[in-house]
Amino acid sequence: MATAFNKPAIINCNNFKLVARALTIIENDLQGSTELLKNLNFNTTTPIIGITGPPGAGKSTLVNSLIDLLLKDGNKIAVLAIDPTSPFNFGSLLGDRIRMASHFNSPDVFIRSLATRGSLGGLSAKTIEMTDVLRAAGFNYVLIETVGVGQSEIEIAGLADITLVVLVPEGGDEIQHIKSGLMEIADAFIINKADRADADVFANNLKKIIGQKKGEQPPVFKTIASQAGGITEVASFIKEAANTQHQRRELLMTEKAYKLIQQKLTQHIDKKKLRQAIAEALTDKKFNLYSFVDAYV
Ligand SMILES: Nc1nc2c(ncn2[C@@H]2O[C@H](COP(=O)(O)OP(=O)(O)OP(=O)(O)O)[C@@H](O)[C@H]2O)c(=O)[nH]1
Ligand SMILES: [Mg+2]
Repeated sequence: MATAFNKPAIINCNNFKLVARALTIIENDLQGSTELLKNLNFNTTTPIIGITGPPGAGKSTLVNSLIDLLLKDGNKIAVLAIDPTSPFNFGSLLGDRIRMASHFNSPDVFIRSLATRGSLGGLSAKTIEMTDVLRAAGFNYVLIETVGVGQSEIEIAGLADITLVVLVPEGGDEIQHIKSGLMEIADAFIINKADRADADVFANNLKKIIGQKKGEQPPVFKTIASQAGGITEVASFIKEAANTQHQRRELLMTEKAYKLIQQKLTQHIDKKKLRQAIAEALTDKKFNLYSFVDAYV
């Protein structure tokens, strides 16, 4: 029963079943979800770590190796793997499961996959809330993996305290095509598959580009995630960055508040009905979109 969650202390990282149920209530907007969120206990300093990058860059493999290391310090870790494919295509979801399989039965690692339900590239509508449930549950780290397509990598930066951008070495010139937004959101770049021949050239080119950037320049790490190579350095970076994360808190909270307000303001709008209304309005040859929209705001 949803009401069982009204006592905030219940959602605790020592009880995975309840954490999972709380997430389901939030994800599906079931009864009790608003109460649950309002009662969350945020008296934790859990860092939220976003891991983004192109499909197949090795994000899940990296997460897997990072978990291996973080577990050694006795941490409890939650992973939210956000999958942009349609709910009817489980290929990638299964892939993530296999990649992180060694942790699936660990009592210290909670893993949840989340489909984006069509908003291609964007984060799922409830990602902010689900992340906050995990934060409030008292995990030591919350890792969120998203495929960097469309807007999702920019969105992840509005959600995570630390954003890691995973890239793979490509031919020397291609680095020029690095998406412009990435430079702003990356707290660190990780060049994975550093076992590839071009890795050093790629890393140096990336460092040159970063060198032209004003302000704080994100570090570049080279990893071979499939062999746990270079992961210690990444883990150290995360631990250190987690201690200074609070400088960005105001900015992040503003982003989150803006998103939640935006969602609440548009939740009464049913797209099907909107389309019907548009269809009717269009029968008038003088239809004006801007006047039409006034009726909704
Ligand atoms: N050569 C090499 N292969 C790697 C490395 N890291 C991961 N891989 C392989 O790359 C493939 C993709 O790895 P994943 O971890 O699934 O990549 P991903 O970024 O999570 O992929 P999506 O979630 O589908 O976007 C797998 O076959 C891995 O074994 C690496 O450092 N070197
Ligand atoms: Mg993956």
